Amino acid sequence: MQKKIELIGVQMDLGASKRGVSMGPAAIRYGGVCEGIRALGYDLTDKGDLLCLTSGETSEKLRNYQQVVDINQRLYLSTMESLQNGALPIILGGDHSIAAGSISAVSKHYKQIGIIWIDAHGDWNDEFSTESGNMHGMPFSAVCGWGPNLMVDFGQGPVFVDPKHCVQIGGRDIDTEERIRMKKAGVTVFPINVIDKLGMSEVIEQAINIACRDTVGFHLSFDIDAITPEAAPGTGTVVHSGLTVREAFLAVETISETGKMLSMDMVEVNPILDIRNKTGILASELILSALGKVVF
Ligand code: 4U7
Ligand code: MN
Ligand code: MN
Ligand code: MN
Repeated sequence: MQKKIELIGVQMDLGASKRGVSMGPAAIRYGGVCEGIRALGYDLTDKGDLLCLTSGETSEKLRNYQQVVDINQRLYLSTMESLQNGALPIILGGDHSIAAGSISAVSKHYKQIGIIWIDAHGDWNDEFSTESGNMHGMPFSAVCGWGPNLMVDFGQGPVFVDPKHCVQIGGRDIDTEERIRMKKAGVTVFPINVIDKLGMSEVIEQAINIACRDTVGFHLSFDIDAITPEAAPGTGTVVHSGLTVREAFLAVETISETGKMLSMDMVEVNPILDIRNKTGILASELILSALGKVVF
């Protein structure tokens, strides 16, 4: 039987300070992701997009929290439904705050999962450590049970991911407090300078081992700002000197070979800031490679 994939778009940008990543799902679809997934032989259902509330409560340390929580709760339900259908969910963002809802569902469903988080940032802030109040800087911490709890507790009884099964790859802009929290929790970090030294081939192998040891498999959360801005200009929080395009492809190609990827988010694609959908196309191609598209 064909392996099932369900695509969920999330038109959300209120977790970030710049507007426009809400149009990310359209940009990635225009990049050819649906046609590509079907060409790989999967049985694909595109579930369309979730839309966020037009207004809601906010606070200085948790900006737009009501809209962030609401969309995460609905994304949790949609992701859970896909998993119960026996499908592999692919979530198109949207800002990275939506990883709170997707991962909460995957972790609740499988109980023991790892996380591979590819990003220029740690996304390990909570409402006390944050310097910006932007909730796209908090989801990785939240799904590990380090707060903010409102992002992941929808009354379902959250299953948190153990940080010892979690890996951050490509970090190069991690806040001081955030770094202390990641170290305390025991997340393994392969920052950009370690990738320079060891090479992506070695780094992704070690990452996969950590995320697979004593787990059912892992969730891949891919923030397109992990890639260097010359290659991925269409994103809101660019950080210079990032992953090369080939390093990023090597990572997802190796992930695909494991057969252990349970679910995936592709987030932070901002078409307003992009050049002729270059970043949307790249995001689409990275998803396809994570699903087994081979070079030769
Ligand atoms: B993204 C930041 F202060 N750490 O908390 C923050 F540098 O999902 C950035 O990875 C967060 O793009 C970036 O606002 C979140 C900042
Ligand atoms: Mn991120
Ligand atoms: Mn980022
Ligand atoms: Mn970003």
